[in-house]
Amino acid sequence: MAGTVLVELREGVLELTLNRPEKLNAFNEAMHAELRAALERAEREETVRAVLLTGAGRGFCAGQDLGERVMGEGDTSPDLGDALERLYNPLVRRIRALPKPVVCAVNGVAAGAGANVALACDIVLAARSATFVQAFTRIGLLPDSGGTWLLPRLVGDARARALVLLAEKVDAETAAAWGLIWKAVDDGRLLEEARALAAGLARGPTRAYAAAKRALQAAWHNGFDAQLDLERDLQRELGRSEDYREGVRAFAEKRAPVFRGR
Ligand code: LHQ
Repeated sequence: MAGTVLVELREGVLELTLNRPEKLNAFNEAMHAELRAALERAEREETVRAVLLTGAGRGFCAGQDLGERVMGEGDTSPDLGDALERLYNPLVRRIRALPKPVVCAVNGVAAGAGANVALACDIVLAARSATFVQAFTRIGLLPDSGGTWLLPRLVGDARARALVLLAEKVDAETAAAWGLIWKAVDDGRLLEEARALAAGLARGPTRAYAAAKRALQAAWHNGFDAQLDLERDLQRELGRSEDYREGVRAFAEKRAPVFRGR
């Protein structure tokens, strides 16, 4: 049986394809487990130097599979907090904390937690026909998987509030114009562009990317002085890396650097 997440290592990029196309790649427990295992592998294996996340079929991800025991048994209310604690929160934490770049290629609709998992990635490309929808309030919920934290930071409070309260679809061009994502690309070129971008990152200075991700994440809660201190500490470490030495040497020799991620 094909997995709910297809995993392929190519050119240093661990390509993860959400694979429940008949459900627009909605999350069930199996998909969470397979995605977790793949991200753990990405973190562990030195040959993996970037991750590319995309979806099979016409959708990227429709969020939680609403058919999967999310109403509770019989008359009992479900504990949605438990699903977040066990599945969604660890997933978005893992993506944000992964010490390697995570590129997301949003190939179609990204709804609910599916949208917020995409937005948690480092660089988000979307097919021009793709849409983003904070579908939560349509079913009486609030955005989760980090949505209420990320949205105002990405697009500002006014747009975040409208996205959340109106739960309307936003097309990829608008998402890019608002700064919700990096860019919209022609449908037929999405995977090609995302692969080229991720492969380029996989050839890059992996430790510098990890440090940059860490500093950018910390910047949301640090004051200016604490952030300067953090930059100092991280730069000190990078100054001892092989990639820094190679970068400076290549610059002096007027050639392209060959980074090994060390
Ligand atoms: C689906 C789904 C889906 C199952 C489409 N489940 N089948 C966390 C913690 C615990 C619990 C609660 O939630 C969360 C976080 C969340 O993610 S809550 C938000 C959950 N997601 C949604 O509310 C989105 C529901 N889906 C939609 O609104 C639409 O399907 C979108 C806007 C994504 C796409 O619309 P269309 O392009 O018109 O496609 P469609 O609605 O016809 O869907 C195609 C098929 O996929 C259809 O099945 P069928 O057998 O009729 O062809 C849908 O039932 C199925 N599907 N989303 N989340």
